[in-house]
Amino acid sequence: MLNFEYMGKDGGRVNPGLPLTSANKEIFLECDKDFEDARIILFGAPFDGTTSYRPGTRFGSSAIRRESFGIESYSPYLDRDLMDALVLDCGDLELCFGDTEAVLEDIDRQTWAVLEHGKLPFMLGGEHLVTLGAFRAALRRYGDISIIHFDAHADLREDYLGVALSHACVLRRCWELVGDDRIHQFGIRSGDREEFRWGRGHVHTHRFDFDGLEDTVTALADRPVYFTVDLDVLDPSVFPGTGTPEPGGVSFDALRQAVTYVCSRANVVACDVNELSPHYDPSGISAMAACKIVREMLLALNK
Ligand SMILES: [Mn+2]
Repeated sequence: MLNFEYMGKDGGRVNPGLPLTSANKEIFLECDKDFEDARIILFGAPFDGTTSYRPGTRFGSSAIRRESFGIESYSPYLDRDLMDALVLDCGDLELCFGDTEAVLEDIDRQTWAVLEHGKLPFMLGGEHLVTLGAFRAALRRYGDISIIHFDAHADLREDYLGVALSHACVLRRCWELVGDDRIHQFGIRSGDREEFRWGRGHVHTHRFDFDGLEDTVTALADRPVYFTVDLDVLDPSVFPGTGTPEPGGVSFDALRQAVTYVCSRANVVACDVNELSPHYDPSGISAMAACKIVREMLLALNK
């Protein structure tokens, strides 16, 4: 577990007093502000222990950090620059593979600590199950919280091959904590028949694209929102670097506009970006797409 309270004294990069943090650790581009000043705390949850098909998302957060130096810190879309954004990247959590519940507890504790300091936790996965750990903390902090969920997959299974704690079930686990009408899904184009049937009575599933997003954000008004972005909502032609690619997804620019809208207009109190599995895309374009989405989200959130 990273102890970020002591980080940022030297621009966030050097932290010789902590056993789990190396002095030369990479950070997301320009996200090296002092802890005291930072409004957004970025951290990685490099876990892929329940991945149902192709593993590798444990390498997602480090790839996003490393490749972030290949994009500009300035966004021409928003006319804002990460150099001015109050963000500190605390690095990756050290998570124990083999004990999923212990991993979720570690993520929960980290997220809770960030929230307790009045800051916004921004988690980089990892597989999608990591959302459950962060959401548990956000729910304790904000009882009346809703979820906006971008994904190719509904993730509403009761269990996957008998296992409840699977990335294929993560939104169902979240639903068990908040109940009906609190989960708003967009871009969904995959799931079994039972997931879609069950979902109709319990969550709001917007299939294939972002139609209805403005109405959802408007209806949520100032209520707290947990925003989770599974990058496989993108079409695999622009984002092949993922464990369960699903053809027929949204374009990069559609996702960019949608995340910007949510981060600008909704009361996002915690968020995550997950499911980059960089080794399935030797071209590196998937990692770059992830970096650019993270940059746009950080800049839109830093209002
Ligand atoms: Mn997915």
